[in-house]
Amino acid sequence: MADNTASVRALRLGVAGPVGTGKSSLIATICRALAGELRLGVITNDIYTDEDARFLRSAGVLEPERIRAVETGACPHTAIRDDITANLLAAEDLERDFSPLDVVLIESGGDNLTATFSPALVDAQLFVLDVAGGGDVARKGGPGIGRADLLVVNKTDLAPYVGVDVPEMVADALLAREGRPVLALSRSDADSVAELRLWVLGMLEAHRRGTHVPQDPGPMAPHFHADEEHPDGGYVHSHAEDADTHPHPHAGASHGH
Ligand SMILES: Nc1nc2c(ncn2[C@@H]2O[C@H](COP(=O)(O)OP(=O)(O)OP(=O)(O)O)[C@@H](O)[C@H]2O)c(=O)[nH]1
Ligand SMILES: [Mg+2]
Repeated sequence: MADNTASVRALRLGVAGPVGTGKSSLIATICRALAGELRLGVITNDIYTDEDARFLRSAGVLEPERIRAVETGACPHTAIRDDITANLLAAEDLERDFSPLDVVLIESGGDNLTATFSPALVDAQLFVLDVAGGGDVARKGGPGIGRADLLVVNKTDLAPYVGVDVPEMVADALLAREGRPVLALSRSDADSVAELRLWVLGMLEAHRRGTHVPQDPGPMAPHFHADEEHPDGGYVHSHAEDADTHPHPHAGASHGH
């Protein structure tokens, strides 16, 4: 097949998962492993801050200008799932400013277990769990755990301290995912970082060849949003496919999960 690396836009790779499981650190690890051979850009999503972008800039793994923050200002998963405009604009800006880019990594806002990216925003997505969240969490399933392109079980170096059996957690995850790939990762385990690097390169190759079809892991489960102005102190909403059926609160409302 002809080399069409110049004609295919950058691979957009989403990184989602619960708060603190190591999404930003994983992006820093990917940048460290691949910045020498690929042209990379990063977009972070936070509700009210640009903390993740600042962390990644200070990690010194990419030129600071290649790392952009989207402040979602509301439900953080809306910005990666329903109204993806801000993220699409940020990706297009990065791709134009540093043309050509090979990969744009997009970190979702830290969340509960339910966030997934729209396939209209990313070509492929990783879902990140960590061993500190408990060995059972992979069994609990959910769209990201079940159907993201890669599930990462992160911080395996901590497993002895939190009493988690990593092979068992990986086996549970493989079952929940019907064989889709699972990677046990620690940033301090070079072999696991090498596997992550190969997975990204493989996905980039498939994207360029047109053999990878972006998958929708499915809408997130209904979840609770705290809202001081709501008579019940909040409301449950879902991200069903029909945008008319799930009104979103005005910007500025407080949120909790
Ligand atoms: N032991 C260990 N700690 C890790 C590893 N990866 C990340 N951490 C630590 O886990 C904590 C959270 O990491 P982040 O990368 O900020 O996690 P995050 O998912 O981006 O967090 P939010 O964006 O706030 O949701 C930090 O203290 C990291 O240093 C790892 O492989 N091993
Ligand atoms: Mg982060």
